[in-house]
Amino acid sequence: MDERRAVRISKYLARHLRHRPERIGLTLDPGGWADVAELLAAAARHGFPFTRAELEHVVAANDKQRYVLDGNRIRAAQGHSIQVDLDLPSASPPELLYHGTVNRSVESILRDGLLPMGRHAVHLSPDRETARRVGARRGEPVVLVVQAGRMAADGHEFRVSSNGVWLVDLVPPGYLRE
Ligand code: HQG
Repeated sequence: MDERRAVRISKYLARHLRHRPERIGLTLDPGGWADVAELLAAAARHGFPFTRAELEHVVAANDKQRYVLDGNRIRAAQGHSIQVDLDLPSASPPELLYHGTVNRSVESILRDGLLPMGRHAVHLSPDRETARRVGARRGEPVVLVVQAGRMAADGHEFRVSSNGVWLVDLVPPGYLRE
């Protein structure tokens, strides 16, 4: 498949599986799952037809493994702005995790902590390079170090998505350094 088409389908999936399913009349279950046949029909109805084979290709080839296809259902692995319960077990994080952001956000992050902003959780990366790429979406990246081990020991619950993104409700400023 043409790479540009794959990216377009991936962005269409992100939009409707993470943010605005109602835009195409799609209903997600509480775990964020959509029925594949319903998704294909809804997309076609709204002028963006793609096939099950194309969907399978996009899910399998996706650079960040953003989507999970499980038989006749599909969901985004993380990144939702709508309320979902991904039902991920809590997990023990490594001592350090990383968050990629940009300079203009650093002052308020160090003052208020990391907040989920538009999403259902704060997203943390397992390594600096991944965090750098996350930050670089918005400008010159800045990588903040999160003392995840200490947070967990203090009772903060961490989860890890199927594509290796660490999720936590928030990171208080005391666990952050530049
Ligand atoms: C910032 C992408 C000011 C935070 C990525 C970030 C990731 C604050 C922005 C995933 C703040 C939120 C998530 C505070 C946080 N004051 N700014 N107190 N607390 N922020 O997009 O982590 O390609 O919701 O630094 O690769 O950038 O979509 O989160 O800049 O994995 O699959 O507020 O999304 O993956 O932005 O990215 P986002 P994120 P996908």
